[in-house]
Amino acid sequence: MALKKILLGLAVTTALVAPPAMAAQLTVGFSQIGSESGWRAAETTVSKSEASKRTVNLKIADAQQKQENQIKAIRSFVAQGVDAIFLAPVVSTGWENVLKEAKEAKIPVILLDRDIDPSGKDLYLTAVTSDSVHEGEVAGDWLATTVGDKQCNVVELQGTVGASVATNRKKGFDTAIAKHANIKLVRSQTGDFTRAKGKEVMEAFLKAEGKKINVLYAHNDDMAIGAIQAIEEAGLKPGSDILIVSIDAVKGAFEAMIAGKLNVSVECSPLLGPQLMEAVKEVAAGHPIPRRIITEESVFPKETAAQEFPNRKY
Ligand code: GYE
Repeated sequence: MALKKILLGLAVTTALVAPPAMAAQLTVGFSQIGSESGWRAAETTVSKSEASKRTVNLKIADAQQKQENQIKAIRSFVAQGVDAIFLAPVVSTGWENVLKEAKEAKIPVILLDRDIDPSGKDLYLTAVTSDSVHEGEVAGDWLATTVGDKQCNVVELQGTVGASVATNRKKGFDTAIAKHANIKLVRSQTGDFTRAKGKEVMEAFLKAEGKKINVLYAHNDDMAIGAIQAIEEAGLKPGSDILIVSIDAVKGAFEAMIAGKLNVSVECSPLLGPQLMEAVKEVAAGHPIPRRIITEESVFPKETAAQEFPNRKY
């Protein structure tokens, strides 16, 4: 039985209470942002494998980082009458119309890894995300503790413009360093969460500020890894001449930390697949689910990297 019918309040048929082997297959449309980072690749892989372990037919549409493609994908999922839609919203605004269409079609929408603006809060069922303001704060607090009273100039590589995680990671970091007059943010620009853009923007920062830069704060590891290349090409030592703080804790960051080129990575888990699939099953069974499902995370300074590396799953 289609999930949307259950949400309409129709009686739950035996198919839904039957043992797993006989359970109805659910079809879920997943509007994925793209493949801009190692983090996102891991999120896609895990969602696929968790879906295939269960009776969930997951249809993934890659939007190549464009909101217009995501809107098209959602419309196509609505037209196909899928049971639920997963949406990783590239930016936080501009979703009202298309999400109203999904709501009118009684198709539940589950947000993952990024948020939309509060005006759209009645248009989705739940959001499975990290606390990205907190991630920024953890990065800022780590920096404040590490540099003590030393004067330092920070450059920041922001995530995609308009993405909730970019806004929040900036906000959290700014709040944490505001209490420390010795820490000054001298430049801040988007690197779109990619290695290539991270490198390019870091080159521009180095050209403008040169050796005045003491710290790089990158909203994700991929941009930090791109920037590391730029720093080395400028004849400086990433990790010592310029301290680097980033977010995600993907394997590439651990390799950079083990090589002494990255100082700390704040974890943001992409392993959302199990929680997403459980949420879909709960909704299908007619159970209420929380409005927000927050993932738990840690922080990994480079001193812990070699020991932790073998345990990393992404
Ligand atoms: O940190 C970054 C990715 O939305 C939480 O998007 C996600 C972020 C993640 O491209 O690497």
